[in-house]
Amino acid sequence: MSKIQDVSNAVQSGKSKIVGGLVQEAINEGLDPAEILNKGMIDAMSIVGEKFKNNEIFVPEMLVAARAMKKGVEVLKPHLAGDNTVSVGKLVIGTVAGDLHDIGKNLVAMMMESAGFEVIDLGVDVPVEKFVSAAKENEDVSIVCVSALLTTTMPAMKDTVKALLDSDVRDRIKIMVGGAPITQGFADEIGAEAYTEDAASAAQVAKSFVSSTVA
Ligand code: B1M
Repeated sequence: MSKIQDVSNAVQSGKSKIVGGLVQEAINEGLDPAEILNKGMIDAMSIVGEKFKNNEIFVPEMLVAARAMKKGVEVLKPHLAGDNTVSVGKLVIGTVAGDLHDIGKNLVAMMMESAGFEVIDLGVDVPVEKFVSAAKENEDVSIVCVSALLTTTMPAMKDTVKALLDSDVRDRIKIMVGGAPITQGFADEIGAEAYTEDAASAAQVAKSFVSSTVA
């Protein structure tokens, strides 16, 4: 547990240079990679978020914590990845317009790749039209994943989902949404096929979509 605490402390204080090494040490000690991710890094970001909300830290500190987490995830990635040698399908993912948060979206992309999906990552601050054109231009895309981390960008998620629902790719795609402020109720309201709370369950749901298509 103490090595995980070390990872958490390093992420919280934005120590990018040492996070990777600490994660590697935790792996060498035989700790569960999912626990290193959840307890060492995701929980650390929640603490960072709380401190920001309480005005104990500010945007630059959030940014360095995010950078540190990314370094840790890089080391963890091969240990979380499954057998992705066979493609089970192709999907598009992005964070909605106006929103620059990408750690959660990157984790979803990583879990999707681990589950065997080919991932077209549109990045952050993705305009509505870009989601639609990516789905149109890639005829084998069967899932579009939309992430939002701010309450102020939830309307952009609604617009994105609406544009996808109104487009001529609608019949061949499933729309998945997620991100801290998103709820099942909001997903239902905007017409998304699936909401999941975390990256691992997003990959499970995506797999269920492609296996139900094949069946
Ligand atoms: Co910002 N930020 N931020 N931030 N930030 C939050 C989100 C906030 C909750 C902090 C707080 O006040 N407590 C708050 C939002 C409040 C709200 O909207 N109600 C906030 C704010 C206010 C802001 C700014 C407005 C601050 C400012 O400028 N005054 C600004 C906005 C910039 C913009 O986007 N336009 C801003 C900026 C930033 C940074 C750039 C500094 C940095 C992001 C860097 C980056 O991503 N590259 C940052 C960070 C780091 C955070 C916190 C601290 C951490 C976010 C994170 O990476 N969490 C965050 C506080 C918090 O989350 N508690 C906060 C870890 C990550 C793994 O979790 O992304 O939730 P998350 O992903 C989860 C699930 O949500 C889910 O899976 C992941 C776990 O497995 N998931 C999906 C995500 N997408 C999914 C998609 C799916 C399914 C599941 O299917 C498609």
